[in-house]
Amino acid sequence: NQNGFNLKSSLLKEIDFYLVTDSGLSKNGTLSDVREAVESGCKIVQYREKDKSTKEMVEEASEIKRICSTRAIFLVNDRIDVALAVDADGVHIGQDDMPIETARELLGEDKIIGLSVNDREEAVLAEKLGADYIGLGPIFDTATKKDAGDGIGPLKIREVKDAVKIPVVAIGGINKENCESVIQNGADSLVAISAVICSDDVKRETEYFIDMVRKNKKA
Ligand code: TZP
Ligand code: MG
Repeated sequence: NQNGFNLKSSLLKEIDFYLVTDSGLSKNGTLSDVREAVESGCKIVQYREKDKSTKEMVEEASEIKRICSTRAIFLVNDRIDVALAVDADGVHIGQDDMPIETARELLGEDKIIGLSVNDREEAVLAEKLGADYIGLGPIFDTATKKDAGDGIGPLKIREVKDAVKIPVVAIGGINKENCESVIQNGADSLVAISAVICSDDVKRETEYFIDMVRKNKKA
């Protein structure tokens, strides 16, 4: 429905820094990472968990939903069932996950669906199939996702940004040193996983990225 769409697009426009969890990399634990990021102003959290049982995931997802509450959008990576079980705000899926049309049927029009894309062609198709935003990457080489492939480079962001209307979220190998180039080349927001959750101060790192994105969007 039209209202659902408008609500989603206005929420997604507010995003500067996007937190994705990773329990394998986290220094202080996923729940602590979510709490600190949301308290620092992060407006969107994706629960990305590859190693836990479904039961553990449902329990953890429901905790994360409670922490996000009205402060941050809460999405679940890959697992439509877990998202439905806890009534998350939506999902983030990849090219090899459930087809987006099927995910949309299961979740309904009001939920947010983000899709990972690697290039302009996938981005255009994602928008056509009803994705609410795209995750574009890996922008730089990264060790966090083993099968991510080589970094496409920040210049590709502009090419994709010019081809779609939905928000473009940059991901992969983004850190304090290279993050400005990502926003300057047109990304609406960015994900940094290891740069944030491997640090000893998730709050400080989150604030750094939020400030950096805001400054560079104005510029
Ligand atoms: N998808 C593409 S790259 C990536 C994912 C989940 C990992 C990003 O992690 P990092 O630590 O920010 O490079
Ligand atoms: Mg996936």
